[in-house]
Amino acid sequence: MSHKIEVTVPDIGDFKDVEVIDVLVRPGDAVEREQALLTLETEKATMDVPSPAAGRVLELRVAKGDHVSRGTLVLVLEAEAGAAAAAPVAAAASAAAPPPAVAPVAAAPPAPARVAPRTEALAEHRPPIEEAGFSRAHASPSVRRFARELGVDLGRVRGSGAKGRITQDDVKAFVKQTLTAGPAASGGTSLPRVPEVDFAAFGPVEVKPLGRIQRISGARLHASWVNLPHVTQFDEADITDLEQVRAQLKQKAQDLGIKLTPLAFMIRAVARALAQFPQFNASLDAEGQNLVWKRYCHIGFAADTPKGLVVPVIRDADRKDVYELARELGALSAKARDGKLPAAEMQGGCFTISSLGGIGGTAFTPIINAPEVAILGVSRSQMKPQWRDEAFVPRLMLPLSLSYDHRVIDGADAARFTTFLAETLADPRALIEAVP
Ligand code: CAO
Repeated sequence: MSHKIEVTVPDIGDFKDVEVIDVLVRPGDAVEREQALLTLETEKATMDVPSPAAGRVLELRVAKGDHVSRGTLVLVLEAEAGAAAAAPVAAAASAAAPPPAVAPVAAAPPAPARVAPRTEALAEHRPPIEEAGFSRAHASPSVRRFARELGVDLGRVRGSGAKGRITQDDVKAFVKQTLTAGPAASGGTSLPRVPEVDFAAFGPVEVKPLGRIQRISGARLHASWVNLPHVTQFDEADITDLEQVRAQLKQKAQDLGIKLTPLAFMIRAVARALAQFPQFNASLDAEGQNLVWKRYCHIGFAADTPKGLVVPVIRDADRKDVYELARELGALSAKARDGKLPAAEMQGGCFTISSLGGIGGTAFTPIINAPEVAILGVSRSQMKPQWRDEAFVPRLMLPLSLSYDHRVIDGADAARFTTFLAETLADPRALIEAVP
């Protein structure tokens, strides 16, 4: 005889109010024991809630986006007759047969130091794992672990299971195909590997999984670093007059509830430079054969948050004055710091500014936020002697570091861009006037 089981969230450690990022089954679906039913995501790990028995899904009690804790009822299952049920409804509270614990995915141990020789051959010509795609892939924790061990990017594997779920056999087939096809299958990418070190052999260590934002931005930064030929052009802008003007306007802005920081002026100046040099407001298409020229000007800025680096985007920056830009900067940075920035407010950027000026430093080489083609790094301004009219005079100089994709931008254009930017910042009149 079949019987009903109320499936609840098992022990998930200290986590509470964890987000359901995926519901993998629908009412009526047949499921196997241990098959993943939902995927939960904490700051530290993604984990699947497995089915305690084989059977059929009767009712779903949660949806994607809901928050759950240990014991939350997630689904009602009609267990198969004779199935090794973990906890029938009547005995749900019984401690005799607790449902299986969830298996953390992101917190899984790192790949073993040694792998089989055939796998070594795969490693030679496999592209790096794209973490965002990997965590989105439909696969159980054990399949994820298996893929990690082999260095297989689950985002590239086609699933043959229900609703495209990836099985262990799919991973094996992918490995086989890659080994047979050789480097061409992975786009010819062949990166030497960083040596693996047993850190614990040299002293005490603590292992903590990367945060979600770090995992996502790390993969994107890596992709940009290995795919785009970066060159960085350095320059300095004389912002002595600009800082005087800003000091005069600061109070007026404060009365409006706005913090008028140097970054607002830089965004205005960059918007003008992008209008003058539209190739900096372009992107290569996926095949790298065409340049897409954008007729809009959305500018992103890197914001440092407790959970990692995010890039909020100011829309139509070319149509906003410095007050409006400063207001949006403040609002978006506050949302970013509170972890409340919706994905839509991080999308559509044409060019990024990374300002470390409030912190320090003289120059750096920012990584382009691909598929954008350039990024401006800004360091801390300093009083420096400048040769003017036969004498040295003290001027406030702002260091600029422009990294650009050399497939799209020539060095001469980059030098013209930073020269224009420095001239624009040196003469603040145009930056404070109202936008036509
Ligand atoms: N030189 C000297 N001082 C500067 C400066 C510069 N280039 N830029 C800003 N400052 C000053 C500001 O004037 C402000 O001082 P006051 O309060 O006395 O006016 C102070 O530094 C702090 O500024 P802020 O950080 O509040 O404001 P901001 O607009 O400059 O920056 C934001 C906002 C979100 C960009 C910043 O908070 C931040 O997160 N920066 C880090 C970005 C980052 O991590 N980049 C690296 C990414 S990896 O490539």
